[in-house]
Amino acid sequence: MNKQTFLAELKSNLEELRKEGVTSPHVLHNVLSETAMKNLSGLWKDSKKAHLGKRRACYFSMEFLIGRSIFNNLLCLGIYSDVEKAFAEAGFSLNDLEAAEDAALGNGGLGRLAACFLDSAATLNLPLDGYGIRYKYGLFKQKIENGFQTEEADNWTKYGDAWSVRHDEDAVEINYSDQKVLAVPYDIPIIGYGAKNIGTLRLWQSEAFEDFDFKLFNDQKYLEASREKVLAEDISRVLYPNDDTREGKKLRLKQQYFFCSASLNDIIKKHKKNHGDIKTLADFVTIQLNDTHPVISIPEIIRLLTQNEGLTFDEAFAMAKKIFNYTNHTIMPEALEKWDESLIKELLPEIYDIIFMINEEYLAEMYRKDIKKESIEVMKIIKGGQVHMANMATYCSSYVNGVAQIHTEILKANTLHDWYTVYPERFQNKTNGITQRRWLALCNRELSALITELLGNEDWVTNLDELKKLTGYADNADIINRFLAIKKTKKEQLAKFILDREGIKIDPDSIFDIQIKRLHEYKRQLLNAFSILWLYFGIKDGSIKDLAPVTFIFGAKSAPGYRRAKAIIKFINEIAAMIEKDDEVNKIIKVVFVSNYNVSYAEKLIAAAEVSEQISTAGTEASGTGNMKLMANGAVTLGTLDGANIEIVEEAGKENNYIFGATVKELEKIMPEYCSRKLAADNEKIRRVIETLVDGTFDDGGSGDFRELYTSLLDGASWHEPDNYYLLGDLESYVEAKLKCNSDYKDKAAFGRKMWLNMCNCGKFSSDRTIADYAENIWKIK
Ligand code: 26W
Repeated sequence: MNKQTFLAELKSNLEELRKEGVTSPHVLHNVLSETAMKNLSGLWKDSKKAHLGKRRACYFSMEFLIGRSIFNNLLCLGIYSDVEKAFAEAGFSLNDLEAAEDAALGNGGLGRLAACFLDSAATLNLPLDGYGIRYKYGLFKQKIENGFQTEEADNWTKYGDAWSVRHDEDAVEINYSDQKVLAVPYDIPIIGYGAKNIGTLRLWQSEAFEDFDFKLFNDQKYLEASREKVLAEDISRVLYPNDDTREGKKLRLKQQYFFCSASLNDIIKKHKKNHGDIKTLADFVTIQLNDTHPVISIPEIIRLLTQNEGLTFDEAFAMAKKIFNYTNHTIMPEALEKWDESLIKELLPEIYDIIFMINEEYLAEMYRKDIKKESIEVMKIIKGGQVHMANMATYCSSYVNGVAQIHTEILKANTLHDWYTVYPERFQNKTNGITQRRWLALCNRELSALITELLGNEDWVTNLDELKKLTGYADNADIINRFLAIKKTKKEQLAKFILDREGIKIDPDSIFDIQIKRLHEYKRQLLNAFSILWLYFGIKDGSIKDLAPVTFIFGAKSAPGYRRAKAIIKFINEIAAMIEKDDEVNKIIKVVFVSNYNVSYAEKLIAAAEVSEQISTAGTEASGTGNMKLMANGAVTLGTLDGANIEIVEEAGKENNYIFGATVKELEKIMPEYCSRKLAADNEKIRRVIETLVDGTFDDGGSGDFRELYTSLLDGASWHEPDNYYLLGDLESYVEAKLKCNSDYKDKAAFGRKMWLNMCNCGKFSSDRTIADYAENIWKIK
């Protein structure tokens, strides 16, 4: 892209708008984006051609949590400051473009990881392209009303979608037993840093073949006339807002098949055009399955290769096994996808037949290998009237990976143990990462400037290990003071934002202790809430003195139908209100639950954080990626030895973080005997905090939800043991770690040193490292 041409064009466009008196940030956003799109189209075309000309990888994902594109794209194009200046000169402010909507086409970690991966591959100049769904509505917008979460539709393209290009020429017909729709692709450019390569995210939108039935309309059957259109568009209408619970819904299966079939048709068509022979497909294409959601691709590619390309089943099946790889993102049993046989048979009869054949192949192979009967049963693809997607994925993939060391070990030892015994060579670990472009360079430009100044160049933006070279400054008072001053600036910016957005005033001189992630029992926001109550009662009864003022900030969305998660949001807000009213405590502790936590909010929270709460029960969080973003911005981790936390403290030192709680190994011993009731009976402080759920301290609006939480901790429920996430067991050691952290904070230099060393040692957690590893050891792309 020619910077001069672009800037000249932009300036003249802005001048035009100025003359017309335009002030709408959406108009400004669209004009800037369109000007950029026009100027990068040449490079994009070249990159697309280059990707198709060689072996390439395709990332299949139901979710891409992109967030806001504009600022990141300006950064990667190397025109951020120039555009900022051009805006100012024309009398506009670039910051106003924060009004642009986030593309929230994902729920949480899995979707955001997909977005970080595309960014890294583009920057590393690797041929990787994403395939997914262009949901009309992304993840719901959250409001907090009277302390409760409410949801609203997220119409993210309301003001247009300047970063997408529709490609009608590549539309694909998708067939279900009861319906036929058109999949129309919209391409989003993924701009590599320095703009030498542009990857493509291709998102499919579902449309009717014919918009409108004129015959019915003429017969005055108006609603009927639009029926087909509505039903077709339903398929890509909305992202399922469930994170970690599966929903056996027909529409979700339709969505999965929709984008898998469209993407595979597209890939085969492009392959034939560029390389002629279908038999070389596996030499040129490798596909990464992001969890089990796109696993229906496996029978679908076999169907396409046998029905349309004349391959035998054996040939097609062998090809599929070469092409696909599977990443597992969770060991929560309720998240492992299974589909009712009857549903697949009804909706996709041909696909069902192929799955049946795969299952037969599997059985024959296991008998040949003399695998024992119980194992064969465990790994079966079809059993108990259901199709087990993780089993199909593992059986039909070249490689299977977990997303952090401990997670991969758990897969091998438990979740996929039988598979590991049969195919040990298939298993790899790929510890997650995050892109430092968005999560440091962009969200913390002040800290970035300091880093670049000290290193003398900005190589770290594409090689995060460079930060290690700054370790020596840990004992340099001047540098640590500048670092802390930047943190203070980011805290002030966040405080202002929270005041504007939530109407809540927070003190930038207090500790910013932040827990941001989806709301889930295993992530234990409730444990954090209990610890705050523990501090509160400690201050009241005089047993806790001299606490450094601290602001606890939560950001989280709950699945709309997840009763306990919603109750926890209300509980946190009740605690916030109680403390706010208490003049003895409200100078020391403040609790804020921010509304509508999303990627753009995360960028602000992460840059301002000092304490990163990563407190999942050991063995439950596959990796976590927020933990990495917070580390890169200098927050210390207050966490358990779970997921990537383990690798974080390996890199940054246990002494620079606050680790507490039972380990996976310890829990294996503890849990079978664990009695939360006895613990509560024996420990007065634990009892004191959990009793607030039922003793009338707080109001759950008469729903009984707080009592239900209480019961889940002490009595369990039909589907789980009491306190199955060990909140009460870890509570005391958690509070101890929190208090230690609080008291350490008072020594500004010593605490600043810990924070600095976390930042210096975050290099491993760049998604550039992760992607280089996938490219070399799984995809074999260059
Ligand atoms: C079928 C419903 C459903 C939807 C989403 C089931 C499971 C999911 C995801 C697998 C949940 C998820 O986002 N997992 C997260 O993936 C991140 C990226 O690897 C990890 O860092 C998180 O630890 C993991 O919870």
